[in-house]
Amino acid sequence: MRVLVTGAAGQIGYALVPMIARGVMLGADQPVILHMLDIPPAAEALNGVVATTDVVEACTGVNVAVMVGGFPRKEGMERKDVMSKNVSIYKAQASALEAHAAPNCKVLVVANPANTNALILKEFAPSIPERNVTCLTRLDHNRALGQISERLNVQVCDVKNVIIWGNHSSTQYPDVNHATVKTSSGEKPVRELVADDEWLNGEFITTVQQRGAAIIKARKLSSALSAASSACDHIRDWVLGTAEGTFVSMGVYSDGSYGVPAGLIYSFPVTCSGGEWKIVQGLPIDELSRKKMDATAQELSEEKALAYSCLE
Ligand code: NAX
Repeated sequence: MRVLVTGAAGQIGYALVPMIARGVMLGADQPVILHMLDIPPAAEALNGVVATTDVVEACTGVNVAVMVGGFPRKEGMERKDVMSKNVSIYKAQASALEAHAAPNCKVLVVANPANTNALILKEFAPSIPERNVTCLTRLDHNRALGQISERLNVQVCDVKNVIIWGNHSSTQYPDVNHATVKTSSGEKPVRELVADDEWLNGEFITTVQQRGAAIIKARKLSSALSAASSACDHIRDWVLGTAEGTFVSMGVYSDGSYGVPAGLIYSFPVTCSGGEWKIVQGLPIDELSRKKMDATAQELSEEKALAYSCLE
């Protein structure tokens, strides 16, 4: 399989590329050919990882595209300026993927604003099926699992089915209403074991929402290893499938499920099998969840409008 990583000379790229080469993303027995793209100012750093600054060369024949490259928000920049830079990057790279990627190429957008970059990519690559364009919210999902495991002093692999709804931003809604923990007497709901709704409805949510900012504060750099590892989790589960009874969070093109407006890239609970994701249906949604799911959808609608205004 050919795997494209854009932004390959950056922090996440540096951590991600060796993981893919080691089989963490697609399995130990899957041979991979890595395509690494960055921009000319990064060419010198790129020499350290071997790659290209030619978009067409990078996109040709790829089966998986992990889009980490983008324009970061710099001090003093307005949201609209950052959006406009990323819209033009994602519009151009959408066309390159559409023209040169392998049929059925799976796309994961990591670069922020991840959901909206993915939406622009989808809009400008109409021949790539919409189900093939996704964005990363698995890092937030993994952070939510981590918070619960720490609180209950259990292994993180024993916690499952948390959900990240919506935008990969501070309006995301980390939801534990359907999450469970494996115990010696079977699977138990997280709400029952934690038995502290105030924490679950308050600090737990804000900690997950703000974790990215907390890391920047501590490291003076944003998350890199955890983001790379989550990108591998996302693609691995998508390609190789999720375990029976387990769902994960992925930013996917909304079909209107759970009253989320169609036409947004919104993070939903999904299961994967045979290389396809499916939104988990029929989960009961309480009033608090509804409000939070709508608020993050509202933010995404606003981002979409802003992105489109940059195209005019
Ligand atoms: P870096 O600035 O270290 O790396 C970005 C790389 O992208 C740079 O080497 C840059 O030259 C390259 N680049 C810029 N424009 C490009 C283009 N048009 N084509 C190809 N490459 C291009 O950032 P890093 O820390 O690696 O983060 C990358 C992106 O991930 C950022 O947008 C960041 O906000 C986003 N994140 C998203 C996360 C998520 O969960 N969805 C979490 C981690 C991270 O914050």
